[in-house]
Amino acid sequence: MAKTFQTLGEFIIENQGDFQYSTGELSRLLSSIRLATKIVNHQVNKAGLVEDILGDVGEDNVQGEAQKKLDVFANETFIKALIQREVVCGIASEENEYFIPVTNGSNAHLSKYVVLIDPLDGSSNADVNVTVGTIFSIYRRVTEPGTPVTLEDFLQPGNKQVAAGYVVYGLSTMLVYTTGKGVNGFTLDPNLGIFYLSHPNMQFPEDGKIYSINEGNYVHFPQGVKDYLKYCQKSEGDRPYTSRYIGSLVSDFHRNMLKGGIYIYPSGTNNPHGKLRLLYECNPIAFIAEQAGGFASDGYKRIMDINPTELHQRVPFFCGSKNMVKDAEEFMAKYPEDNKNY
Ligand code: P6P
Repeated sequence: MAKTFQTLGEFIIENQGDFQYSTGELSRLLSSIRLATKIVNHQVNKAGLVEDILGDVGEDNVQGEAQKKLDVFANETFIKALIQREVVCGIASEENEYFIPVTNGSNAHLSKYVVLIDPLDGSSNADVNVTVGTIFSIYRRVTEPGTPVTLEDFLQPGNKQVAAGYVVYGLSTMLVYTTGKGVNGFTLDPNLGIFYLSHPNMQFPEDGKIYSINEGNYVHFPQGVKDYLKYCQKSEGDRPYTSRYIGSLVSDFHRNMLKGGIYIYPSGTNNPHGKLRLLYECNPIAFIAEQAGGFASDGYKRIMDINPTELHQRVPFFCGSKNMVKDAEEFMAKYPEDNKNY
């Protein structure tokens, strides 16, 4: 993709008019995420050289997963950037058991936005120099401005998202986001510390040949997933599908959006509701997928129509090229007993 000379900052300002009653608050919010992204990127990119930033903290996070030092650094960085800019009234993070009400400063408690974030997705890859990412989701609060946020402000269905995005810290660092008017990708020029528009109006190919799933869990998969995998692997007609799985949702999703493909993390006997979290992984990625012409479901129901019940709720996740997700859903439909009926 050709690099344009439009910066992310210019793009945010130019498009803030897309919002009714825009006060520039969302622009300031996106700019605070941009700043935090640069800080995390700097640390991720030199992780192998910096004493004591890789490896485990020695504790588990709320998910029961070994917390990485980079997880803690990324989490603190994004939370500080959001709080200092006084642009949000509440934050929920994969790394924090409870949401964080933001009440300091003169405006924070009046801000109308809440942010949900996975600060460093795929962080177990960081120690082996494999791409990791950040995922964020932005909603308008539903409770009265000026009052402390409540859990209700966070437990909103994905179809209420105002904006969503991800950062992929790869060979180059990209920030990809949507505000409901399409999907645009920005690549960081590390020498200048500036994100440039490199992937305008990203489109998810309707079809693809890549499937991304951890086949090591095959014996635990629902029958519909097993049947779909066998369909992908049959050699009739076109070349069989290709399996590509990095173990980092952002990386697998980003590649599939560029080339066409499907990412699946299903429920299973070892993960009754799947592994991925609805609020700060599946919903933001689903919003981006649909804005680019793709689709996301839990195998039966559109992800963004699921009404959340818990902050760290997990759901099965089928996301990618529209026709591939529909094919997978046809196999799942043969086994209604596997429908979790949220
Ligand atoms: P598994 C990372 O922990 C993550 O949430 C996603 O980024 C990734 O796709 C998935 O889990 C990997 O899980 O069980 O295949 O190692």
